[in-house]
Amino acid sequence: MKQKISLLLIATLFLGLGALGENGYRLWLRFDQIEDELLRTRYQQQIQQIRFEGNSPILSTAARELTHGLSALLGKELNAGAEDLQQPGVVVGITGNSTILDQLLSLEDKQSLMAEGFLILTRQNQIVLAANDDRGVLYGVFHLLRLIQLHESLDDLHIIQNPKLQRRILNHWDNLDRTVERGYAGFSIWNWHELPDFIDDRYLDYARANASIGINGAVVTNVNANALIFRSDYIAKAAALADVFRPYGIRLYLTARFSAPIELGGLSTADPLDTDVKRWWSEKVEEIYTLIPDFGGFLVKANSEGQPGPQEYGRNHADGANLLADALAPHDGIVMWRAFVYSSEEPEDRAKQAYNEFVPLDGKFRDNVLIQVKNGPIDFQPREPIHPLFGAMPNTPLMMEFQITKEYLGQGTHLVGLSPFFEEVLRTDTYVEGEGSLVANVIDGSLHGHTLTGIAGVANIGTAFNWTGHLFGQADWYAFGRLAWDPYLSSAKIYQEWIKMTLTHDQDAQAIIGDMLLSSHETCVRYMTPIGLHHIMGPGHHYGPGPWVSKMPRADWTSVYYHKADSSGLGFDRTESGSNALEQYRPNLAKVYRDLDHCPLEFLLWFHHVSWDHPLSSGNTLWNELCLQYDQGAREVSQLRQRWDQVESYIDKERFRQVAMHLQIQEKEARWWRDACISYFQSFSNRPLPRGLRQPEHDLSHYESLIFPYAPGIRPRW
Ligand code: BDP
Repeated sequence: MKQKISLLLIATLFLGLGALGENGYRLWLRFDQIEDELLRTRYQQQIQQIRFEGNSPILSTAARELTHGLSALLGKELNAGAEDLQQPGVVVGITGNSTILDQLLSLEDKQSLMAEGFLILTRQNQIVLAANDDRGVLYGVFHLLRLIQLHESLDDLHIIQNPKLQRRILNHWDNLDRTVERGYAGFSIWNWHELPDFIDDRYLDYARANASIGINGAVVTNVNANALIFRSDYIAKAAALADVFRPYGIRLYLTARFSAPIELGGLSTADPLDTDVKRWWSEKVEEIYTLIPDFGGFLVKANSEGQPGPQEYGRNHADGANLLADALAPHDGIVMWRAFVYSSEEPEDRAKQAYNEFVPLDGKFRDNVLIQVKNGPIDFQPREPIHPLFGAMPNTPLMMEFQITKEYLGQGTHLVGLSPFFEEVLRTDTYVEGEGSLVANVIDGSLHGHTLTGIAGVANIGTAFNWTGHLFGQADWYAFGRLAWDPYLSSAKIYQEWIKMTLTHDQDAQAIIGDMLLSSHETCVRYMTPIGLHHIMGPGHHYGPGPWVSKMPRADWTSVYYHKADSSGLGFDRTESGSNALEQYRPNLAKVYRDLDHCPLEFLLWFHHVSWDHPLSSGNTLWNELCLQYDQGAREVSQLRQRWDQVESYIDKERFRQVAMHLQIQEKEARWWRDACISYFQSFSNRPLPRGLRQPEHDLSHYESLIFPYAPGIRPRW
């Protein structure tokens, strides 16, 4: 009996330890002691003490992070209270508030700093870390820790960084019942039922992770908004979250349901020009600021996909946005009004709607309004050309909306590094003010002289142990934050950082994983929507292929509306002979896409209806190219899997195994996409597969018959 018990005990302990193994929770903030002894000793010599100047909640966070982080990495207990600067070390604080910093820094140093920026300079025997405000100090602290995590030299430091965008925000599409629209990493981390009394440690870890990459705002509720969030008890719950975020420099924002004055306030209208409506919003905003003094403002989806909005009262988006902007202005709050509009009448081309509705309103919005524009004109497709609104509203600040959660890119199970795609969008030339008018220049305000700037990413975070479900989803969160800080950074650099901090310092392994991340978006586009195809996924849940989808309540929810396959060819004609969406771009950009024979292959079927036998720039006919791309995409996933196998010895077994299992799913699903799409399009092309290509595994009817009633992330109907 005794023996039985001890065996049981050992087994339990073993299982327990297993469960405590690497589960990915620590993200890129691992801070394990540096193994390389030479390097560790060098850092220990350079940092023998820390002196922290000043006091505020954010500065206390910064001091705690720095002392904990350095002590852990260097394997040596440090505290933030060094008396003098006898020993080499780090001296940290806000300029103007510290005589020591004033002695160590020149006027020029100080003048190089802007809001939330920081500098890290070697001065005498000290590493000087300073900013003009406490957020800047916090970001500088995480940057210094990052340098050490990356094993970079601390000799002769001369780093000055200012964020290029002001509002760097995560958008959570989280519902109050904890489901997450388009969420693939479990439930919402916000436990509204238990708030404000129970504060989950995760809220703090969340804030900390965001601060470490410079994110300074979170919209915690879904854009398909619930007015209940404005009931007093829910405002108190939101305030409790804001209290946790504040010491990490993160502002809380909420989504505003336009009809809240009716649903919650009992008014008979939500007309933005109505006096009672105006009063209701002012009082509500007042109430919010009483509990959340640094409240960021509202994000609004109006007159889109059935959401209420000003158009119901014969008003326009500017009337709606300005109503809320006026209520928020006395408190320095802002409105982020979404341009993802999608009216009740079916358009001839959905890609044109936002531009048509918003361009006439340019200059009509209040100063505290940002228009939040998705990267492309349809809807976060695997690849889209840029949204034509970028640059087309010079008198209105526009912010970028990226989707970090992979609604259309393999959801929770595909390894698809998003950074290269974000980079592709940010670097696209709009030609609005001549050559070199990049999308990044539009959103950072430099092109048209705006000071209110921002970027939003739809979060991929949930209750999963490792936050993002797929371990590599962490890299997307990380990359979003880094690009929000500096939209001109390269994906290669961002991924090297993430891999080193999260997975391994081995150079060969880094090269392999970096390559996987950099190439995987292109791979995914190949096996899902090559050559400019779009919106051909399963209906509702958007999981898996569904090019055959044709019966939906609206034509522009179907796949056939977008690919227009027929016996003559494939693709949506958006040139002059078709919907002419092309004219929404500046002539120089339109020129790139206009000519069927010169349009870049990746956008060909976005802009053109092309006949099956048309020879493409690749040397293949359209039909052959389509099949070859699908086939190549599927084969590239097998290569991704093999490459991951090569790094096995450099990664802990828990995280290695998680990724390996996901890659197996991806391999299976990439084949599914390939086979289903080739079968379907073949029913129009009536041509054989190019020589040597494997036939689809099943008949088209098999693929069409697959249904997934419980696929995750579907919008709940309440
Ligand atoms: C679409 C999603 C839908 C969102 C919508 C939006 O399918 O769930 O509500 O975008 O951005 O991509 O509002």
